Amino acid sequence: MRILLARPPRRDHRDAGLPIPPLGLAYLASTLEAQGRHVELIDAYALGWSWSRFEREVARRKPDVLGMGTMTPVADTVWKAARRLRPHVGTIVVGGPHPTAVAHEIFSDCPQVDHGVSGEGEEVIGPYLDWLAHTKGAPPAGVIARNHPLVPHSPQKPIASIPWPARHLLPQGSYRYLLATLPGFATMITSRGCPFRCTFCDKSVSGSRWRARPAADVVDEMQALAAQGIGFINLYDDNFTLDRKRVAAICDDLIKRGVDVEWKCEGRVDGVDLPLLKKMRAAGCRTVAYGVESAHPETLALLRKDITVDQAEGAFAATRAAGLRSLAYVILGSHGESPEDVHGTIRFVQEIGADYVQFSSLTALPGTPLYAMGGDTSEVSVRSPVDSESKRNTCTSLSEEELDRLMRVAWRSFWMRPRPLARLARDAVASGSLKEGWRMGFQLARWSLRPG
Ligand code: B12
Ligand code: SF4
Repeated sequence: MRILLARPPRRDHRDAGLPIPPLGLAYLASTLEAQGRHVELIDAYALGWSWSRFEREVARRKPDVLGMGTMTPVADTVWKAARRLRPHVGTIVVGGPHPTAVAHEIFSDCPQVDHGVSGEGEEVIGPYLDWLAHTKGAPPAGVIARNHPLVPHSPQKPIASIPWPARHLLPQGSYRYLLATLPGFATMITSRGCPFRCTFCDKSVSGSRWRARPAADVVDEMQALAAQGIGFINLYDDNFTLDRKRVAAICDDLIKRGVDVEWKCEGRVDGVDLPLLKKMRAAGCRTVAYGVESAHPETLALLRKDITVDQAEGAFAATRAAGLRSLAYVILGSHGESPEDVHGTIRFVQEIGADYVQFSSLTALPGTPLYAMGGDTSEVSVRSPVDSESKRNTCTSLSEEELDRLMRVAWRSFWMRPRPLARLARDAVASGSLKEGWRMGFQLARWSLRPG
């Protein structure tokens, strides 16, 4: 059976998204290889292929099974791929956050899709392919099939037993990250799941049970990546700092082994302290990203973020004191916020000394508690400049024009300052991401400097 896993090309030339490795597909590929199956992986997005080149390459391979993964806001590109590739492939199966969140809706979204996989795919893909070979009876747990109810599958094995991602199938040299401090970029996941309950977050793939890999296994993978010439690793765990003892053990081991690699991780403002941050700095960490979300306690409560404004201030001060850079994720214009409130949050991220900021609006994506509460009824739809210019429904009490204006004010008032710009330019040079930085910077500047 010829299996091809693929990420489609960019939607169009306006898509300035960064080429980040599709780790989910690489994990599936390593699992399939470990089962002795032959699998190919095409990342047309990172390779910068056109849609016709993508179609030609897939047609040439004529896979029996084509697998693609997708998030909700970019699902249209996967549906487009399914329509174009239908004549050249046997079965089309899709997985990832969107199919997990909407299950059988994928068939009305895109009739060309044959099956979906819900949740983490490693333990489902093998039984699915075996079922496909015989197509007898009900599909295995975790498989979304027409005319069959979905039987959910929860992972049984410890995540440390999953083979490392099959990065040898990825165009490793094509990946870039703007905040990387060294050339050679890779991503890793050292834990899955998150016990918190933020209303805007889709945890449907990995759920609320936090499962972590042992420190030594994490450091083995980081060391192996460093030996392959990777200079910077982005740890994309939802909540890397949840178990501080494990973080400390990872750092101690990195220092003991002298692993020469720099890294960034995602943490919560209530999950760090100065001694831990100093240890992280000594172990090669350069940046910690935190969900600050808002400077307003009412909004934090609405988002069920379970943090305080003081904790955000404290975490950013400690991060700076440890010699680390900070990235703040911020949500502007949530329900009940006035333009003055939004301005307050914009000022707050500058006051706490965030080095980088990413502003978003509140979106009720399928799979989030907000969506389950009926939160996507808003008529307001704003553009997210970092998400390929696509428009999306937003939960807000502000008008579309007002929110759009405030978002543009936020981006330009933070980024159009000499220090952040200079830092970003230095990172882009250091990480070899000048082309990507220019492309994204141009899109952002064009959008945020628009009059009005
Ligand atoms: C890294 C990351 C990114 C990277 C890109 C990653 C990539 N190239 O795949 C960047 C930073 C670019 C990114 C961007 C966005 N992201 Co993002 N991202 C993540 C993050 C933090 C980790 C993803 C990851 O590597 N997970 C680890 C792997 C192992 O899991 P996985 O990818 O889900 O894959 C598993 C299963 O889903 C399944 N599977 C996946 N694909 C397939 C395919 C087949 C055939 C099968 C059978 C199974 C299968 O099996 C895999 C192995 O278990 C997740 C949060 C999370 N914890 O997953 C959010 C997350 C996926 N992102 C999210 C969102 C919303 C976005 C944005 C839309 C945000 C925005 N700007 O508004 C953009 C989209 C940009 C774009 N143009 O694509 C949401 C998606 C929610 C949804 N319902 O769609 C998530 C879940 C965050 C959240 N908690 O809400 N993201
Ligand atoms: S936003 Fe972060 S802390 Fe909140 S539920 Fe999602 S992963 Fe957990």
